[in-house]
Amino acid sequence: MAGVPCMLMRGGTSKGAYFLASDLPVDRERRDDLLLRIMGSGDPRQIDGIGGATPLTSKVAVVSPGTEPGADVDYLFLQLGVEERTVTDRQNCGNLLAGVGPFAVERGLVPAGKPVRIRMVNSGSVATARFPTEGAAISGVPGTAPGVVLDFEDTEGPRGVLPTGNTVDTIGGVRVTCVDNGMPVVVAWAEDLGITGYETVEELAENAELTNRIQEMRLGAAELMGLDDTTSVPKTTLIAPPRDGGTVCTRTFIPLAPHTAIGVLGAVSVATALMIEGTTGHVLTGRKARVDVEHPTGHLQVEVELDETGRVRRSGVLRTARKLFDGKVFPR
Ligand code: NQM
Repeated sequence: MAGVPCMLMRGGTSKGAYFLASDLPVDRERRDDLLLRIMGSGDPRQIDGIGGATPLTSKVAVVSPGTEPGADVDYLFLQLGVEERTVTDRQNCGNLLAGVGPFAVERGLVPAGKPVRIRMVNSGSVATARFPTEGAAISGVPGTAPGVVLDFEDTEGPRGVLPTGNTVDTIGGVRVTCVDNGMPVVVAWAEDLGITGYETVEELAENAELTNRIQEMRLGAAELMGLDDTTSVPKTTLIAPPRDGGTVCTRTFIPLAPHTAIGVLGAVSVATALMIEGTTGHVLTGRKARVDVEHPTGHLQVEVELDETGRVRRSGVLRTARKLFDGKVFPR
């Protein structure tokens, strides 16, 4: 059986398989089936594939030449299930995004040394990637690696940054803010769900009652937010006062597994919620903020800027990315 050209990359705190769209079947069903076999999904260990047995390492980036003015390349993100044989394009991934520019250079889609404008096909928004910047260290990844600065435009969700139309909704007796600045997220105070918000990932994963409450809450939120496919969104972020010099402390669920850090656009969305008056967790004043988001393995700093009307002007983040392996992958 012929292998499929594939580059394995770490992008931020995630890891994924990067493909040129032209190396994958055009038919969506055949493409998804191939990717599931490549990852080894449908098995909690993904032992017969290259997935790492967690949602953060069961990710795919499909890259192709830009099809719209103003974009050098198109990037479609696919989240594959681990135990379940699912593939969804209903979310973005700002972590894998960090690898898209370097991958596009390696595959000859764009010249080296210039910023790359990347259209995120999942949402239609555009990010500009500048790289390599100096070697940088990011929380959740050992050592340093070439930096990638990502600038986002037009990340507001299809129903705006507050998709339910409210700054606060009450779901199952808990006050939440549903926000979407690149990632649909339900934000609530950890305390309101009976935890401190400083628990370890292991403690959170073992808390079956919490998992049930989060599931109930996010399904309720999905309805209010108009999300029909809840395979991977909305995410939930439980917040608590900072305790390490940051702006806010977070524990995020993707959608039920506790995240070892926090997603990029997830963090941008949470930071945006903190800036909007009246939301649960509104702690920031002003229209431009550098938000230091504490998470289980460190900090993620994001910048968010709103215009006078409260609409999102831009947001940005620093990540690192690294090629791990380039070759052919052989699906089962
Ligand atoms: O929010 C995990 C990750 C992500 C997504 C998730 C991400 C983002 O850490 O932009 O990066 O939320 O499923 O890769």
